[in-house]
Amino acid sequence: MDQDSRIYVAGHNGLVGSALVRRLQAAGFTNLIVRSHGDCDLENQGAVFKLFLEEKPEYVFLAAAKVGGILANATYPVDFIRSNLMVQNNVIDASHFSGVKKLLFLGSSCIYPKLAPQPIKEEYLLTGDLEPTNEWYAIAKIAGIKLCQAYRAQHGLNAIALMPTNLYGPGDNFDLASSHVLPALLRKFHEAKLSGAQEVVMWGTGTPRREFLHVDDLADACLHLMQHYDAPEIVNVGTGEDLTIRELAEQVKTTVGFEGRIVQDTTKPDGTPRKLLDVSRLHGLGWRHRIALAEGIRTTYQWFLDNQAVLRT
Ligand code: GFB
Repeated sequence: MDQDSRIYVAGHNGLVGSALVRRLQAAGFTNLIVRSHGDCDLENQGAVFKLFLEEKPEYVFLAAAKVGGILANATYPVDFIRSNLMVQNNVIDASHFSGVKKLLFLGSSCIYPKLAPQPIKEEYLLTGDLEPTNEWYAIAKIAGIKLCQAYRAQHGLNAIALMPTNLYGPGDNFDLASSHVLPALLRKFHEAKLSGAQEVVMWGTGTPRREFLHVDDLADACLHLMQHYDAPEIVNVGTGEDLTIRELAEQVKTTVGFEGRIVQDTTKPDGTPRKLLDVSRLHGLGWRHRIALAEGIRTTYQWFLDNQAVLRT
């Protein structure tokens, strides 16, 4: 990519898209194309093709997606499968028909089988049953990977697909009904500290293990692979380290400075027991994460405190 290449970031208001815009701007890319949902509904094929015809992007980061935590995934299955299929089909099709030079598609670590051997290698895709709480989202993302690979095989589209682990960071969703665990815990401990509550509720048993990657690290990995990776095989993007939800809750509690108890709500699902990514392919491509979890929790909490007015809650 040249500094003045036309680069479209689809989903630039989201957690990942906004991090991508920050990273690309910091690297000196001057010709970024973005559209808010009101200006271009990515579920509308006509609107997407019009955008591509008008703006003629050369590089596309497809970070637009319907995302959410374990409860939102299980509650809104239609939204998670249908919206993601429509958005990714439109953007990938338009990328092909308008002749983009390269497309980067983002999947998720939840595409892998629920009981995949750990750490999860890329080749474990489609070797077993999915985790039921997020199979709708996972099926859409798997279809996106396959569409990228199909366009490459049939039409030579240079499309690559990355599988990020659980993400967090500035711009995250802090709405307790739809968020992921890390922003939910930050908010719950913070509000409990302010109100003087004695306890904070942690969903599930606390025993599932999760891997967390700061979204600024993901954006850096996307830029690196956009510039240095051109192959059909998917690439995991994570830290290669995980911890239990209970351990995460203890870390967030300490960072926030809450002094009460953590109690379990086992009416809420645990989800998959573990999904630690094998990141050897990523390391072999010359990229490693930089932001340690403790530092990332601290800076995300600071961001949460500094941005109360614009929080998604
Ligand atoms: O982050 P999370 O919602 O998604 O939940 P997944 C991770 C774990 O944290 C689960 C527990 O075991 C939850 O029960 N947890 C504890 C909580 N307290 C809370 C809380 O207050 N809020 C939330 N949300 N969880 C998602 C998938 O799975 O991961 C998506 O549903 C996507 O499709 C995403 O792949 C990365 O890690 O279980």
